[in-house]
Amino acid sequence: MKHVIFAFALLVFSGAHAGAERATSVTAMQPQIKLGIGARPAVMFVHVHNKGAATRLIGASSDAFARIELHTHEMNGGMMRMVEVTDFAVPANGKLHLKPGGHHLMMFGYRGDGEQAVTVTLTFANGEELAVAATPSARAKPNHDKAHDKMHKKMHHHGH
Ligand SMILES: [Cu+2]
Repeated sequence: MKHVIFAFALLVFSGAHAGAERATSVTAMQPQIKLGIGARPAVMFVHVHNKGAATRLIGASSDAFARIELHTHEMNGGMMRMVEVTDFAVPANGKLHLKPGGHHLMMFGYRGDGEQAVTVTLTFANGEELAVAATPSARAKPNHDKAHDKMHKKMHHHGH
């Protein structure tokens, strides 16, 4: 709790100093959008880098999708399953990684043609908005994809 209050104090303080010119503290790297097979939703991964105070990713929207949800994975009775959440924490001077097997954006109602880049706007609790462009890629066979995601998870575990 102490940390949260401190972060708010910082925001107010820097806001008073910055005046009209508002610095953006979040940037996006390595955006990836994978389309779902048939009517299945698409998924988006991205690395968000934050040079400012702690904040939260609170939403995402795009003209190319009817609806975007924030999802994460959780263990439930030994089974990994997806759950929708309201936000993702973005640490101060840190990173938020949306990645296979972890936090991700689930995108419903794709309206594009599968070739043109789409822009997704990420909204943060500190008022910043980040437009991220990525060219969607078609999903390979689902089995391949599952194995691929598992491999990534293993790699991440080894990294810790
Ligand atoms: Cu999901």
